[in-house]
Amino acid sequence: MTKRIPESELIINPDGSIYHLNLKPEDLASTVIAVGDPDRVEKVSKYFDSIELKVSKREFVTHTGHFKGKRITAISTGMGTDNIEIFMTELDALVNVDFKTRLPKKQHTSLDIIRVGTSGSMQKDIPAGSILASAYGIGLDTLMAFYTTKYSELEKNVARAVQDSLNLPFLPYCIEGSQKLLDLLSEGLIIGNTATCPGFFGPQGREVRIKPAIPDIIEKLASVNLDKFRITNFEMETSGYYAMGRLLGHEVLSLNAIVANRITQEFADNAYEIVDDLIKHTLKKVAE
Ligand code: R1P
Ligand code: URA
Repeated sequence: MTKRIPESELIINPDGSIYHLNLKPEDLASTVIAVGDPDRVEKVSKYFDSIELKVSKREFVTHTGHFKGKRITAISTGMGTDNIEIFMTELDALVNVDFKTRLPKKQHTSLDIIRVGTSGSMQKDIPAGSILASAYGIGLDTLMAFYTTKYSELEKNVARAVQDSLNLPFLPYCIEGSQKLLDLLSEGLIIGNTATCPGFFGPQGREVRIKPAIPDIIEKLASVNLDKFRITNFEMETSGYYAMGRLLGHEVLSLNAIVANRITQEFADNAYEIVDDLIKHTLKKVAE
């Protein structure tokens, strides 16, 4: 028998909205465009033909509307896989838990969730200005020490190779994104494998005033080469999306506007334009 989910475990606000996202089940479209920066939500929804709802709480800003007849929710998550764990769990609860009975619904609903984010390249041949779809996410964070899932042989091998290469005291994780969304959205894009870091500076090998513990992390990650699997870029959420997507049964794809190249040390002076191109590409493809 399925268990009722207690009030302390799944918090529903007095108005019937979910605790952090502040959304009610009817507020969410089945296609979700997720961005890190709350100001980027408006940069997506300005292309909608109509907006039916605007809600915000903390870093979670949501606009739901229609683009070329397709209902879409644009929502911000803030930075980091800890936010993504909350975001994905609450998004899932909105469609897969009955808020009245507090029981999981018998019929599972799968969402299409597309991350539209920025990222830094660790490969010389992927310059700033590129747009990259992540086939796999490699989590250098510890989120998956708290959940269990099944990994493919390739995913296990990549995780072990990254642990050995960086001499990490914990096992990273590697998870594949949605093949269905990769097929739908990756036309004209570079396909890569994305390292997700628990920070922007030291964990991505940046030195401002403090030397990182792994100063050559870029070279080490960029040279992990397993049967043609190469790691291409750095950001802070993809692995969390892919892990929670697998655990909860949703299609998830991370798309990256490459704004920096860490080898050539360039930062795109037109970062906003690259992100705008990515937003337009994503909307066009999901509405096709
Ligand atoms: C760091 O500047 C932030 O940018 C990237 C990283 O993943 C991190 O969240 O993504 P967003 O531009 O989507 O926030
Ligand atoms: N976001 C990141 O996390 N790293 C970069 O280098 C650029 C964007």
